[in-house]
Amino acid sequence: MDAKPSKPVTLDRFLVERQRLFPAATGELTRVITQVGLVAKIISNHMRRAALEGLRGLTGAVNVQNEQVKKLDEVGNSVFIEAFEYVDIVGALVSEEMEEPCILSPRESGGRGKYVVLVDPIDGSSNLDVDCVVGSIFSIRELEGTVEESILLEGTRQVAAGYLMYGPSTILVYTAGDGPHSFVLDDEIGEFVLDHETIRMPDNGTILSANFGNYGKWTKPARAFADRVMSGGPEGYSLRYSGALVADFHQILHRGGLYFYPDERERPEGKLRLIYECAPLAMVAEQAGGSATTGLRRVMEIRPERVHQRIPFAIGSRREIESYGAHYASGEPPRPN
Ligand code: AFP
Repeated sequence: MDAKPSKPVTLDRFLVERQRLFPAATGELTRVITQVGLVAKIISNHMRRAALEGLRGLTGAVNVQNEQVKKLDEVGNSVFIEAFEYVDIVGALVSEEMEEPCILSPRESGGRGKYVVLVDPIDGSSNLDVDCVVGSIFSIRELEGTVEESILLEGTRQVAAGYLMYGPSTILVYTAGDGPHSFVLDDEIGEFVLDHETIRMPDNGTILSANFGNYGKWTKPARAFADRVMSGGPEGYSLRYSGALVADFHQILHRGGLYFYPDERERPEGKLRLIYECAPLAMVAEQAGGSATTGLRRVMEIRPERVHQRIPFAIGSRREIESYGAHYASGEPPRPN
């Protein structure tokens, strides 16, 4: 059971103490995760003040995903760039909002860029103008060779990953291969403090999260799985779909269950982006004892072909993922129990 700390432990202290467990640690990864904490504080402040500062609505621009850019998408993206542009150990930033990586401290010109940070600055943008929960997703990889060579590698090559959630409280969840751990922002001291250490996802659960409005577009295996779980079996699923993957995943991380955004007949690649949405959350899920699949493949083993590549995606408790995968592997298997 994930441990609740007896006295407030700040993110900074937790990272430094954790670092001592890894003799080879240089403190550089700690520095990068600390900057992610700074990003969370700044974005959550913008979220709270969006209506007051005219930050709702569209910019009028369209991004590389062919989506209309929200003002807070742009703000979120700039906050990530500003947080890392002066941290010379980060060589580049890749973002859902930018066609090309933003080169920050290139080695070619003497930069010490050791890492590349990959982000979905605002996950759940469609929730922004109606003040529903949104998040940010991040992944940290070592810069080995060119930026492109470093990011088009399997999810197993991530050195750390996690997400930020801007809801009733502001939450930061990360894993650096020893987690995941969650922190809540204490506005009184302006610091993240430890909330749950070494979170374990239940092996099965009752949260079911998918956009059932797309049911008719889904391919047969996804519809077969949905038919099976919706036919009122012993699992007794509860449908929870917020429009923000981060919020739905956070619930499943603690309560168990399954989120899926499957392949559709007209969109076999699905909607969600591999390297800055799916792979980071897959790392968090696996660290917590859960799993993530396309239906046919373990997400962490997929080698990306393009920066903004999409994949069919399912993430959650081990038992639910096994059942979901079995519908893809061979049609109608027994229920998860
Ligand atoms: P946006 O960030 O573009 O709103 O997309 C959010 C998301 O990637 C994921 O967070 C949601 O679960 C999913 O897409 C919502 O997609 P639908 O609106 O098609 O259900």
